[in-house]
Amino acid sequence: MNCFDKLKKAFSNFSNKLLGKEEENINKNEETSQEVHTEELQTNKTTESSIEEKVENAENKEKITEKLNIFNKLRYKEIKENDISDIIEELRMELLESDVSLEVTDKILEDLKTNLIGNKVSRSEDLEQLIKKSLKKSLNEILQYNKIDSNLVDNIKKSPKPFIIVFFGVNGVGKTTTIAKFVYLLKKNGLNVIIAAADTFRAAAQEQLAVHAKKLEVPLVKGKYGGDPASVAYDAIQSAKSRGIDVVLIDTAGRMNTDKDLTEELKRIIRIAKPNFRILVLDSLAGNDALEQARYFEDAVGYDAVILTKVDADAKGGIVLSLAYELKKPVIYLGIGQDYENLISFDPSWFLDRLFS
Ligand SMILES: Nc1nc2c(ncn2[C@@H]2O[C@H](COP(=O)(O)OP(=O)(O)OP(=O)(O)O)[C@@H](O)[C@H]2O)c(=O)[nH]1
Ligand SMILES: [Mg+2]
Repeated sequence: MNCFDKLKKAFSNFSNKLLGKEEENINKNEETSQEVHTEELQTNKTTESSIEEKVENAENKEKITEKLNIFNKLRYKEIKENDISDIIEELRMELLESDVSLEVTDKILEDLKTNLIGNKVSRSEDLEQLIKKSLKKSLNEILQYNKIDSNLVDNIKKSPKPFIIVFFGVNGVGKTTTIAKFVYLLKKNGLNVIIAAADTFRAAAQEQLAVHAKKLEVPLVKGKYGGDPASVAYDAIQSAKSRGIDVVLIDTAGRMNTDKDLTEELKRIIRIAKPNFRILVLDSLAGNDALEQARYFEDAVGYDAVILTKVDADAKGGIVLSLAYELKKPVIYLGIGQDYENLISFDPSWFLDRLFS
């Protein structure tokens, strides 16, 4: 799993640059210039291209040496904004490329400036710790909403039955697959489940859920293709009540923000089902588009938490921070593959360990 690797690299690059940890490159650079020199001696002829290469190598070497000197320059003196501004700008680019939103990027960089500027360090370890401490503190603040309600399964166990959860999101983000994974998780926790196939819109949606329901050995309430999805949800809830089932999971059709009718329909499902919990499913590959989707669904119906899917296929991962900071909503689970067990709970301390280990 390569999830969050790009984010991790952005932070470690920042630290390495400030600490001048680029010895490998300088060695490589020296080797290359040595090769050029040897070749020159052998042929005893200086070609135009080898001169160009030499100049380029010399320039690179100068740049790298300058970078190596950054820490020496910073040492024993108060760190000034000027000392770190170039490296801060490089981090800005890397964070934006990792799908961290503008607002979150600004917060992280402002915090770094506040925590670094004016400090005096004598050992590189101290500077490294200072950077790590600042980044961890910023990310902890950004992710504070993830600490609320993060254990949904425990909440379900404590709540009156049936506990009703509705899943929604745009087309193809992984709603149906996530419901199947969630059934698997709830069953493992000793809870019994019924699924409402309230996607009566997309052809084959009901059959897709029926396959999962059969494999997972849970009851499924279906509706007619083109029928009223709210009544499918209602029937499943009635069935749960009469059979003493713990949890009702309602699958809904994918809808884009341009689908006014489908949005009205989702509002109706929610009005009738009165869910205890609303989950917005987002695809991490959508990057900053996922943030737009989240804003749309927040305005349209509101939601309690996010499940972020396809994280296994996304190395960036900055969207987790943007969702938490800008929408103040927790990401509670990550989808990390297509199998039932590929749903892991999202825990901020696990996330921070992954970024800074
Ligand atoms: N790699 C990966 N693939 C996933 C994950 N979650 C879902 N998928 C795949 O994404 C595709 C779409 O999944 P669905 O569950 O059908 O998505 P949906 O949101 O229900 O789609 P609609 O009902 O058409 O809106 C399928 O091929 C899934 O196997 C995940 O966490 N990782
Ligand atoms: Mg579906």
